[in-house]
Amino acid sequence: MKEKILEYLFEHQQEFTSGEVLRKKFNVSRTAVWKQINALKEEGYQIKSIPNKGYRLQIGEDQLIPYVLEKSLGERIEVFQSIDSTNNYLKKTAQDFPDKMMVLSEEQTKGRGRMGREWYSPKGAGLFFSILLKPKISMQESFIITGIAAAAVSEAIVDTTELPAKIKWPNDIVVNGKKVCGILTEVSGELDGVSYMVVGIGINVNTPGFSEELKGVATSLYLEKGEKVLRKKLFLTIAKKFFHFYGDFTDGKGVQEVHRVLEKNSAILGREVRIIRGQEKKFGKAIAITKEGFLKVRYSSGEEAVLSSGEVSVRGIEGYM
Ligand code: BT5
Repeated sequence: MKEKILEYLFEHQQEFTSGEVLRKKFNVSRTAVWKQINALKEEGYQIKSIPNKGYRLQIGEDQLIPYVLEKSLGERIEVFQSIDSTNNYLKKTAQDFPDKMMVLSEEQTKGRGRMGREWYSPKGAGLFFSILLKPKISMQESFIITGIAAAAVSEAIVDTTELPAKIKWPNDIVVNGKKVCGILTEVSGELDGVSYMVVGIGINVNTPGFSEELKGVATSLYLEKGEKVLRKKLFLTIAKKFFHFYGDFTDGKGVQEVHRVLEKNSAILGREVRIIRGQEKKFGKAIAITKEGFLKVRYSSGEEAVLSSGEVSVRGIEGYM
């Protein structure tokens, strides 16, 4: 009922809708209507109510509304005003939700990076979301999902902002040498295959600035472009691309398109890179991305190796990138 009222108010945003109209339309009491309106307000919707006139939904230009996003994508979506981490939420509820369920939050109080690192997720300025996936694949095959996400995000940033978004293998998107997006893919499964995966994507969209600590490595689309970027448009573009690539992969059509984007948008292919493995540091050249999404390098010794993300982190020789 709450969703139906929201939908009605959304379709009639230009005018006030009286409680009586809603009561009749949904065949409930005035009190029930009032309760649902209050519940929507608690969820963060701005609903103006004027006695004798009724209710009017006021939507900010860049507000993320589950109903609107769901309608556009055809997948289930939840939006939180605040949460510890969207990845944590989907990991806790994975059994209850379907493949391709998405959750976004306006802020994260404990946003996570890889290996226990933190992800700065301030309110309203970014896109912080996770996608639950339940593909029938082996653990070995699951690696390409991070590649699918990186390809979708980099292409969507280029399409919506025209900024040169590059992929720093395996999970960073950089613009002009600084990080605008990080991806955290978490897999749960056994030897016989994946039971579910959570792909978390954090993007600095309109972030106005960063702490001293992050300034040197982080930037936002706003800072690079000099104007605000609509989060809703960017989110929908990413999600559509992601599900297109994911659909091809799970339908057995392969990942040629993803592979092409991973190589085309790579920030490191053909460059000298430093590979850090535990305490060990090695220099080499990034020479290819494999069909599985792994990185192929040629070390200074001439020896070649195929790397998966768990083992290494790759840095440009000068500074971050
Ligand atoms: C990542 O880790 O880049 C993965 C980030 C994933 C965040 C998303 S948001 C939605 C979902 N829910 C979560 O809780 N997480 C996911 P990693 O490669 O480990 O990079 C982390 C490092 O990036 C930190 O140690 C900082 O140096 C830097 N960093 C932290 N916050 C940043 C930000 N907002 N922008 C750019 N760099 C940042």
